[in-house]
Amino acid sequence: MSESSDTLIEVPESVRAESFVEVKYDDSIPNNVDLSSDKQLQRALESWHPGYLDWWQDMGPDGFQDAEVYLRTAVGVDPKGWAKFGYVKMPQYRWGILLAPQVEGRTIPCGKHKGEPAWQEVPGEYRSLLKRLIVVQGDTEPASVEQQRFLGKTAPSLYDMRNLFQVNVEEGRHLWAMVYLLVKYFGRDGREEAQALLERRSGQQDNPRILGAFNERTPDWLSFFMFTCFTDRDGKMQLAALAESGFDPLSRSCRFMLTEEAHHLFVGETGVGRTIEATCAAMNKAGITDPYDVERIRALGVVDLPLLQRKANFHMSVTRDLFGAEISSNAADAFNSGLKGRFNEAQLSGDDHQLQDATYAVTRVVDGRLVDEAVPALRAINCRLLDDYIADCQGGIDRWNKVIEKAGIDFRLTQPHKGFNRRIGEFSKTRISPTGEILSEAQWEARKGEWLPNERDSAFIQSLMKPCTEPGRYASWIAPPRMGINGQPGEYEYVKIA
Ligand code: BYC
Repeated sequence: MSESSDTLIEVPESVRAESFVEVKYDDSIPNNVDLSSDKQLQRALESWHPGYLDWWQDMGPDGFQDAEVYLRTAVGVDPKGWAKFGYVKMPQYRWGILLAPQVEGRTIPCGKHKGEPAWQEVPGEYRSLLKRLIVVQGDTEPASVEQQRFLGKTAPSLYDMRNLFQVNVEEGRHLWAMVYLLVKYFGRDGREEAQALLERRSGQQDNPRILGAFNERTPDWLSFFMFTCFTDRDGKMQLAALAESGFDPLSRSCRFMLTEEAHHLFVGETGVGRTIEATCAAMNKAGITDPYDVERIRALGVVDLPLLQRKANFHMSVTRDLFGAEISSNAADAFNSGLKGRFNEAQLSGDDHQLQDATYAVTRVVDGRLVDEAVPALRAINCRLLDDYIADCQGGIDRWNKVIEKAGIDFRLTQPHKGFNRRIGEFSKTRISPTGEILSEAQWEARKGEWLPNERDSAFIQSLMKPCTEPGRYASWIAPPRMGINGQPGEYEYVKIA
């Protein structure tokens, strides 16, 4: 699979960039927003820049700031030819501000202002809700870089190391995208929020990142691949919903971010897929047919499939919490005001995009049972996005199962029940098994090690995390990719370690 396999990630038609807009690289901050014509904004961003670089040095990839990395950099916003590739030291990456082109005559696609011209300035009555959405989106970007900062040291190949760093620099750019909006449109408190984005820290007790999953650790490469597959997919869904925003600058920012996001999902999905491939090949070579013959499989230096299922269970459930409570008045307000749509909003047919009288089926816990209840659709916006997300995840899981099936091994990876291991929303006070049974606390405690990574799993994964930095070589637990990045050969030196 080449990097062009990014296209296996569907980006909704309505949010794709349409035409090429040249990025100005002569400015100190690359941009396609004619930054030099707004001196005050330019100065504000230039004064934020050194703090960003300090943050990158402190919290970005540990130990690789001087390495030459074969990275792509955005040079335009045409989906067909938007990036160029070349060796870059990460602190010298040209982080910039890129908006997808303005769509002439665009209107607000949903809520009570549906059909009115999209806002080019912040609508005063929704200022604080809009700012909150931008801050939450912005906060996740540096958080993920912080979570992944030690992984370079245990990369299973130079190819994977390069992909990690590519994801990291682009998350940095996504932070820039949100900071641009805060600084340009929200005056002094926007600048303060931009500063606070550099100050919160993933996992830090007294100043943590805003959302739960972004304070979890990403301690190993399997976690990284699961994170980029499942948590970046939340990014895709949320960005797609924000790309439908009636606030046009947010919509245009998110539309371009989605172009970059596709590669992150590709890294995750193929990373897990290659792990499965290595496991199946090693099992077949050793004549092991039982996927639960764990000790023998682990002795081959590969990851057993039941452990991959537990890892996936953890990442899926923690990521589902990122959609917020299934029934949420915040989400109703965001939709009703036209600030955030549903997935693919402008393309959805079959309702009025206002949802005043519509209902949506939400699974709830009622008297100790799981019941589907018709809830006012406006209040169930988060639930609907979560359901769309779960459906979107299934494509990747099906592709993994094809690898297992092709190898002739009797095992299937599945998605756990929506209520499994949740801390936010309808199921947060109920213990639910992956197959959807309601459990007592004692039953949960007795069995959770079967469903979520346990201490032995973590110790085993850590034992596999040995760096493999010879060009063209891969750690035992992961198969090489089918094709290199940008058509480069497998043995290409993707990172020149200083
Ligand atoms: N952890 O009504 P509720 C990405 C808070 S990922 C902690 O349930 P609402 C990426 C919530 O903030 C995508 N707190 O939910 C991926 C609220 O607090 P306030 C990121 C949580 O507001 C990989 C209160 O609980 N983008 O891009 O409808 C790498 C009640 O909230 C959590 C976005 O999320 C949680 N899990 O929805 C890099 C889009 N959940 O405000 C990047 C923007 C809820 O009352 N954000 N709370 O103090 C949003 O649309 C919404 O803020 C949320 C929450 C969907 C997150």
